[in-house]
Amino acid sequence: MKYRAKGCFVEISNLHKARYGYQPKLPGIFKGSVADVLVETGGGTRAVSDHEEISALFKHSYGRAPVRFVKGRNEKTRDLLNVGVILSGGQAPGGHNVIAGLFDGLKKWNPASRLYGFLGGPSGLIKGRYVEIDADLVDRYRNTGGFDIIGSGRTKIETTGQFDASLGTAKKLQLNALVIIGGDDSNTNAALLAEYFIEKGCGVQVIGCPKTIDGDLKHKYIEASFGFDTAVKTYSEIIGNIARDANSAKKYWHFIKLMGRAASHIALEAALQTRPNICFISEEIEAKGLSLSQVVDQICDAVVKRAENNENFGVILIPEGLVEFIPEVKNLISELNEIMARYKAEFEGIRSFQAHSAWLEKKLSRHSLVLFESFPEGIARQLLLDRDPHGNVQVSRIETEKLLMHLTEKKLLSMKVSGNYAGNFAAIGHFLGYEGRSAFPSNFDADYCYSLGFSAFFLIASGLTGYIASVCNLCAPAGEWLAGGIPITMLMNMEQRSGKKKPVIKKALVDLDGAPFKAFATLRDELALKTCFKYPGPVQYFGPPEICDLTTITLRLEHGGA
Ligand code: FBP
Repeated sequence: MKYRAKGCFVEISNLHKARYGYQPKLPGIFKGSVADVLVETGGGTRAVSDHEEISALFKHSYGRAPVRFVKGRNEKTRDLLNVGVILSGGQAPGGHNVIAGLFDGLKKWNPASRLYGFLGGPSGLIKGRYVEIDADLVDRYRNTGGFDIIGSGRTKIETTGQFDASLGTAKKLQLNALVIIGGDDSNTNAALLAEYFIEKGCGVQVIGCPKTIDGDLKHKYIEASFGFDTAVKTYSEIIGNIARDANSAKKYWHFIKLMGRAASHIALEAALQTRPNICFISEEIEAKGLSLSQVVDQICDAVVKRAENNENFGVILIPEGLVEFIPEVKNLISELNEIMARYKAEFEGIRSFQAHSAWLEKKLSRHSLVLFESFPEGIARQLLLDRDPHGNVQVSRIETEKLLMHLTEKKLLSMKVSGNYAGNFAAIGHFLGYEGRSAFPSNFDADYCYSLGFSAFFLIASGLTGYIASVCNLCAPAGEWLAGGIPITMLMNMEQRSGKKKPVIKKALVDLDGAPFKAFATLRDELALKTCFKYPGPVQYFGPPEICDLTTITLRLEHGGA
């Protein structure tokens, strides 16, 4: 089977073809006619914290109530709707199904409704670059991974010019609503745009959808961000394979860095799935105030003890955000962020790494300078790479696994010299990130995303703005899922970004009192010494539900399951 894309024919695989035939499962409320869905409203809401600052910044959209869809006759005339959609930030499996759900909902409402996809993320809206998404286009992307239907991007909408240009595009296309599919930063964009459009009285509604493989856009009403399920299962398959290889050859320690810019949800879930010897949880490192050398000590301890049993191999999972949670490195990074934002032009004018280092001597605090100079040059260079448009350091580009390999090797060498270690240490580094972000969505993500697309449509049809789609009760069969939406401001607090205090969605980090972390904590002493690897195998798309429809262990434990 072939389809035409950008002037060439693309041959598709048998699985790809088979996935077109998959019919995503929907919550019961969405199964009948679109005229049989009403919205039920709860009580007023508050921001996570900084209530006064957030309410002052979102004068028109702050404090609204959560909503839930319930059965009932909707007497509204089903006028045609023009809706725009943006895929924003990092790819996450299932994004195409959000668009498919939104498209199908819109067409069921009124077949003359139109869906426009903005190209390359929020910049497509600003620059007025779009395609109309018709049945032919959407059908080619159902149940497939990636964001290639319209592309994605990380542009932050923040200047008056960008807001005005967005409004210009919305007016030109006579949009009734805009759906932004993204993570915390992108949904912050959605809340800001919603407020701006209300202020301008243009009537364009803005709805967000919770996406991110990182799993840190989480709340009572947002039980999971989409893409986490598929991505972490994809990584777990690879980790299981590496672990089995390690247990066969018995000669390498594998240091595996896993995506997850801040929160360690991915590493924690992968640890529960595969049982490595060590898995660092950044949130715990920060809570205990562990230094870089204490982290390395933990690794050396396991290496030495396993060597005493002749097990000169193992697997270590490292969340990519770890460096930002080790107090002294966090301090260094925040000083660098501050300096790079404040002296932007000067910093960008310096051409070589050596000149940057010399320049930083006068700007960094003594402690941070000593630490910066102690890093291997490659790592120090990576710490100076561009921040993303939201002011975040790009941790996916910092080779933390190599840093830990280097420091472990150094320490073990000195232990060998002093007679405290007699094993053989050979380490191999891996980074699992992009491999999982565009995988074919698991059945869970395919169903969840399609349901989120439907919820986004019903939020629009209910006349709401500044809301994020919510689908809950996710451990039950899809027919029992509960759909609705919550105001985005309910997820917000004020944070320091690019040198300024800004309203942003608060990231949901790993809860050290939560069931998933506790489940891991009870296992880890044994895992460090013994070889207890589990091999989860690949995501299964066709077969019995207990293999194909299983949620993540994290979600099950958070819902009181085992
Ligand atoms: P989102 O928060 O936009 O979903 O992206 C998350 C993520 O996949 C992180 O895990 C990773 O650090 C980052 O994106 C990588 O960004 P980029 O794709 O720009 O390299």
